[in-house]
Amino acid sequence: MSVSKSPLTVHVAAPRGFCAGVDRAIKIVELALERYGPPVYVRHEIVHNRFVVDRLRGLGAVFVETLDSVPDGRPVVFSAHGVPKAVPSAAEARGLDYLDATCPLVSKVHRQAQRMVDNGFHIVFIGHAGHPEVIGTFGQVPHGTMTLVETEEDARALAVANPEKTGFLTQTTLSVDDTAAIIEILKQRFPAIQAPKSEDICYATSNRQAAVKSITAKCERMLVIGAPNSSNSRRLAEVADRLGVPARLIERAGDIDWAWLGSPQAIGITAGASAPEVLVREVIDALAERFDVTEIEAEHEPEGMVFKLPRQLVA
Ligand code: 0CG
Ligand code: SF4
Repeated sequence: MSVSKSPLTVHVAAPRGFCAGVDRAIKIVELALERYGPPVYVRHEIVHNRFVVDRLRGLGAVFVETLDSVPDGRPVVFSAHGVPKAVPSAAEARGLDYLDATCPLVSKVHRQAQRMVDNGFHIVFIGHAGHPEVIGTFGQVPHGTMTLVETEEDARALAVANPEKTGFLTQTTLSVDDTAAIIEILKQRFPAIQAPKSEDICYATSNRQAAVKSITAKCERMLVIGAPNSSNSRRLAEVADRLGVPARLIERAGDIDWAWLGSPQAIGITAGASAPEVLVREVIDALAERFDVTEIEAEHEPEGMVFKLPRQLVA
């Protein structure tokens, strides 16, 4: 006897999933494996996604947290989140071949940090303590030239020595709304504060947050596919929650909490910049086993962003 399933409309956010920086970083590891043969060492998860990491591990990549764990004579790739300057220096000192998969949009922030310090500025950096991108960006400038601000309270409490010679920069994967509120406080308190030349929050982060906002009104629940350590993915769940749509960050279909999901008529799905599309399909397939699913994907302009590979790999 077949039981009829209840209808469920699934609004699939667009754009979602892989960004140009993630595509490039994964490609760098794949090409390094072809060029050097396994094992190729990767310092930190190339992007914050277990499935991406496991697949590359299967091809011969070895993931480590510090350069000390890379044996002499083997190549090492630096993750998309960027590294402190001391890391490539140490690799050079050891004569290691290294490939830098730092996203060009993170490198852009690194260059701005360097320029601000060269011009005698102190930098207020808006970001999340302990995130590898924050560690990497702090590691571009001398100790004491950059101060971390995580919250509006931090911004209100901040003391700066010379407001005329202070600038701010941000992590690339922050909440667009929270960051705007923090910047507003900084500008009110320090009207002369120097802003970045262009927005530091990257196109992928802001487009994915906007895409979630555009579907929340139609959704009773939101599933965000991404890893718990992925800053941009966590921000997507936050965006939905704040608009009153209960959201869960899940790594894959097996993580769906069916009791929490309940029997909605419409839900939304999105994926962070490091989450492969195959996992979106897996989640929709799992939903289709229990519901009569109609999928709707909003029209959107393709992002059309592609970053060049490092010269060593295209030569
Ligand atoms: O969003 P974060 O910075 O945590 O990184 P993730 O690897 O999830 O995504 C893109 C990159 C780098
Ligand atoms: Fe680059 Fe943004 Fe992707 Fe991070 S999320 S890798 S900064 S494009």
